[in-house]
Amino acid sequence: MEKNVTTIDKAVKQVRREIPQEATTVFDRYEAQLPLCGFGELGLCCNNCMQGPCKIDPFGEEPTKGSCGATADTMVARNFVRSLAGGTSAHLDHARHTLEVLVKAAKGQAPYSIKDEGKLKGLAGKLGIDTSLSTKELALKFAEAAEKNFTDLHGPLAWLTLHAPEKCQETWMNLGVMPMNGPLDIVEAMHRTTMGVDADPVNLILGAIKLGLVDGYAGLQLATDLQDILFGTPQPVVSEANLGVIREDAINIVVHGHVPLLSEKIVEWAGKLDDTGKKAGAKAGINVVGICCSGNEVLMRQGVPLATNYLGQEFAIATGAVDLIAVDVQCIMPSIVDMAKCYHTKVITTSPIGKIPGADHLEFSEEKADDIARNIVEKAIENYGDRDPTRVSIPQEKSEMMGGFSAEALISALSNLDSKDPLQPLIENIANGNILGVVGIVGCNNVKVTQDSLHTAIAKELIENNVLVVGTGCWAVAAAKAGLMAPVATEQHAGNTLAAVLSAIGNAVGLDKPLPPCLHMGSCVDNSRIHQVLAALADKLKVSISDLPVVASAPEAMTEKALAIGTWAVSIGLPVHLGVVPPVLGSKLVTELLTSTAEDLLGGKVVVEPDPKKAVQFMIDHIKKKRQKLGI
Ligand code: MSK
Repeated sequence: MEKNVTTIDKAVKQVRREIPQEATTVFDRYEAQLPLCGFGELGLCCNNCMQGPCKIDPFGEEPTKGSCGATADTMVARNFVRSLAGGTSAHLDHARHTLEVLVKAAKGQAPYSIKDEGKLKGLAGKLGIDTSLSTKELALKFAEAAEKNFTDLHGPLAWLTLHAPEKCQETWMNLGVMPMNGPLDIVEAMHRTTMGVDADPVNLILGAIKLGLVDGYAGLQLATDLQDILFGTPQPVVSEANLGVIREDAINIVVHGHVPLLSEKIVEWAGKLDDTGKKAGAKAGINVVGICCSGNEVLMRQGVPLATNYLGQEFAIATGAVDLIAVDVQCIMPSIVDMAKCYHTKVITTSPIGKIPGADHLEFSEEKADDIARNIVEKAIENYGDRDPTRVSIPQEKSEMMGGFSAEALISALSNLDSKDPLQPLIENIANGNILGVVGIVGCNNVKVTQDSLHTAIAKELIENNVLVVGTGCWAVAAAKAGLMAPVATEQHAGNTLAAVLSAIGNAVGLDKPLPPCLHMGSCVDNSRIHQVLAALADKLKVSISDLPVVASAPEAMTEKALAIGTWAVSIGLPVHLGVVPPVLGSKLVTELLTSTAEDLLGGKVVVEPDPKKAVQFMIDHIKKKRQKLGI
């Protein structure tokens, strides 16, 4: 029986029909939650001390204040800051862990190497470090400089001064929102939002902007830089996406989460033990596939296929053919353990801060990364023997795709058109209107939105209108599943002039087909790559990022991390479209600050529009307005 429509993904729909009675999915559990708490949805519930939870009547009736006197504006702003502190801490911890691994790799204490010496040298040079040092010495000096993001008591934040456009830095300085160091700024945010401290909604929202900057530079940008140095900067790769990448004739291992330190090793060991897998009876050996951003990371660097995005995770297990799922941190539903119990699937948690009752725990440590990865792959091989072939039902759906479009890869592709000035062809094609503008679509699935529906509708309409679409995260997985990251999608969906540019680049790099109209730029932390391209364009044109014909969109945003990334994007001057209403509507003042005043202060603002047609209209209008201002 067809259950209520909750996804446009045919593979998820098919698996959902076959799920055993005893299992629930995210869609069922969401329905059981309805109606949601109205106070919470509006941001009008305060739990910051034990006198509550206090709540405020959204219609202006009593109670209009919490017991301590906090108003709706204070509550909403405080809750917003706390959400951002959560999201920012996730990205910061991701970067911190990766930094620790770089140090241990350089000291020979962990089995990792430095794969992109060029990137290490380039960044070290910008930091004023002597680049004639040996690679290991250079890595240690570089790590010392990066550590300042976590330790400097006076700021400004090290990676912000390294990567942010100067004009932005001036604006932030004038607003008094320059961060000092990541952990300290998060401590400050938690302190100011604790009972009886900051009650001024404007001051609180300025605090949120500070956190957005920490997130963008000390979280996302630093994590990307370190991962590229350790694992290599992505270059275009060909792969496939959707549940059809799970193979009946292979031992299937899913990597899921965000930090690629272990998943990179799992991919390596799956290759080394492939023959053992074949000997165990799996004709096609070992097949590693990815979910969420651990998936995006190993796709970008190694071409590992993408199984699904956030809302599809339980359904991957319900194909009955996943022998093991190894998870690290973030966006992992605890319910995967319940779903796994209905099948033979082994769930392995690997982070000391990311355990799930009922899962096996194999704690990752960088020193023992090889042993742990090997152990995980061996467990998958062993567990393959317990698979019940009669319960296997893998949808056929999968789409060809290209990924790996780092800023460096894009610039290298463009250098085939102009080796001296690679950005120039891009600028010319924007100026002559072949490319109307650029939209970065990012972010999650959200069970409140039919899975992937906004992601794909918005992307399709934009490319039809000659807007180049780039993006990351679960949007990227959605676009890949929908076939929008295959070269053939350029012929099928892109407007004529955009298609001509993508074909010219494709030919220039010897692909003999166009680049796809939607470019996969990586995981959530790789939103830094989009910033890198925009900052370079703004710098070359001597304008601010806010002057460019560019929009950001998170149509199905869900996590606190998405709010932090969105706030960063607003802070660098981008309009940020959200297809889901964030919990701020309980305060007219906070809503106005985010959707209007922010534009005067920073150049960017939040635009909430759940209707994809209207959202695209807003984006195109904004792009045209910016083009006009630039005189193009
Ligand atoms: S995984 S943060 S649901 S994009 Fe990065 Fe997807 Fe959002 Fe997690």
